[in-house]
Order: sequence, then structure tokens, then C-alpha cells
Amino acid sequence: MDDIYKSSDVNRAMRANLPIVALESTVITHGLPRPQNLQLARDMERAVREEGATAATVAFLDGQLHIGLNENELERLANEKEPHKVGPRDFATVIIEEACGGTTVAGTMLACKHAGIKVFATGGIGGVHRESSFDISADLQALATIPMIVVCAGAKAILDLPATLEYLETMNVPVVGYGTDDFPSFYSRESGLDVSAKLESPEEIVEFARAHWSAGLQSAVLVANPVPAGEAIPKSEMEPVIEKASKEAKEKGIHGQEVTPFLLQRINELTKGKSMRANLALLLNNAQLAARIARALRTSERRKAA
Ligand code: PSU
Ligand code: MN
Repeated sequence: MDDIYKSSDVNRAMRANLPIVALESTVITHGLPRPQNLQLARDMERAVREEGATAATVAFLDGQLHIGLNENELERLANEKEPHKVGPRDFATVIIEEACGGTTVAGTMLACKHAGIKVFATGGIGGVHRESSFDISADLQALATIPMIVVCAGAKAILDLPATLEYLETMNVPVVGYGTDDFPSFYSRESGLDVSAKLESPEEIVEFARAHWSAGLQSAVLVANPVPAGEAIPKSEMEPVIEKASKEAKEKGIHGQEVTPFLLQRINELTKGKSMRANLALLLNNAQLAARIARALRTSERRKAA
């Protein structure tokens, strides 16, 4: 892709070889309601900056891929009437239609591959869905093929988590629990399922990722960072809500790209906003950790080069 537009902040950081954290934008266009979406986008960027890294929110505006948005562009994206949800297969559509859209985890990773960004923060990755037989998020395919460090709060609990973890194992994607053995499940700190490695610091994560890539693998390292304890919702409390929302999605015939946004919104209604507070808290927490990892990665690269 030659037509990538980088913000002045991102250009500066790249020239000076400073740490950069990519942020996805489907969470802005489809994951959260207005006005919380714009607020969250700004807060995530600030969280990255406060930890000493440059934030690069990735999105399409008028068919152009942007790596890093300025304040006006962020505001425009958050208020866009009918934005696309852009995974890798949708790049051609938005380019040709000169459309606007939020990039998913997979779409953002593809953009990072072109821009040379190695660290990325999101809320929860997509995975294998429960309610239809062959709905598997393209996020998993991207994790299998693009070597970066992706920080999430586990996979969304609306998914079939055992199947999602099996897929990641098949595709050689290590799942690192940050300070935990138990794979977090987005709203909850636990799932009862195992991670493949437990690490305790950004430095350990960087060392692990380097070892992974030096073994010749091209897959991502997925870091699962549990939602902060204060905003976490126990699994037992979330499970009936998820069951109900999933059943409704099936009855309404919701499918394809619409499944995830429908479920997130319905769960928010059913929990009277509690799930959204957890969602916002975990997004900020992940931006913070990703920035610390990006810094540790730069330090380690400098040391290697010296
Ligand atoms: N995490 C959130 N909210 C979201 C998403 C993740 O907290 O809206 C988005 C991500 O962009 C992810 C997408 O890539 O949902 C997955 O969609 P699908 O299952 O259709 O691949
Ligand atoms: Mn899907």
C-alpha cells in the first residue's frame, strides 16, 4: 500500500525511532455509543502519551488509510453517520468507494504491517462465535500471520472461548497472561481456561516476543491483560446476560459483521451500563500496558544495536 497517510505525531515518532502504539477504531465506530466513543478515543490516546509513547489511531477517511488521527479527524470518525467496519477484506471496498471506516483488530494489524508498527492495543479480540456454525473472526487469521505484540483483555465473553483458544494454538499464537494463568474473558478477570505463558512485566513480554520471532515464527504474541479489579464483573453474573443476548441475536437473524456490535450493545442495555464501564476501563488499561511494552521494545532494540 503506497497510499498511507501518517499524522505529524506519528511521522515524528517514526523518524526519531520513538515508541508507538497503534489503536483500533472499530471500537469507536461500532463498539461504543456516542458520545462515549469519542471520549474513549481521546482517553486512550492520552493513556498512551502519559506512558511515554506516541498513539496511532488507525482508520479510513475518504478511502485513505490513516495511521494516527488529529483531533478533527478523530471527531469526524466518531460522528460519521454510516461508517464501514473495516477488516482486511474490506480495504478494497473502502478505497474504491472513498469511504470512512473503523479498522477492526485484523484491519489495524494489516495497517501496522505496512507502517512497521509492532505494538497494538485493543479491548477484546474477535474469535469463534457461539451462535452460528462458521463465524470465525478474521482477527484470528491476522494474529496467525502478522508478527506484532497485541494487548487485549482476552476474547469477548460472547465468543466460544475454548474454540477460540484452540484455534490460536493451531495457528501458533502464544497467549500470554499478564500476571495471570487464567485467560481473562473481557468483562471478567477469569474464564477458567489456561493461557500458554504467564509473564509479569513489559520487559519479560518483549524478551518473550523476541524469542518467539527468532524461532522463525511469523505469528503475533497475544497479551491478555485482565480488566481492572474495580470494574470487573464476575463470570457467573455475565453468563446469563450473554446467553440471553446471544439467543436474541439468533432469533432476530443477526449475522456476519453485525453480530459483535449487536451483542455488545444489547449486553450494555441488559447490565444497565455496567458492562460498558468495564469495557472502558479495560481499554484504557490495555493502552497503558501497550505503551509500556512499546517503550521496553525500543530499549531492547537500542541495546541490541549498540
Ligand atoms: N473490542 C471492543 N469493542 C469492539 C471490538 C473489540 O471492546 O467493538 C471490535 C474489534 O475491532 C474486533 C471486532 O476486531 O470487534 C471483531 O468483529 P468480528 O467478530 O466481526 O470479526
Ligand atoms: Mn464474524
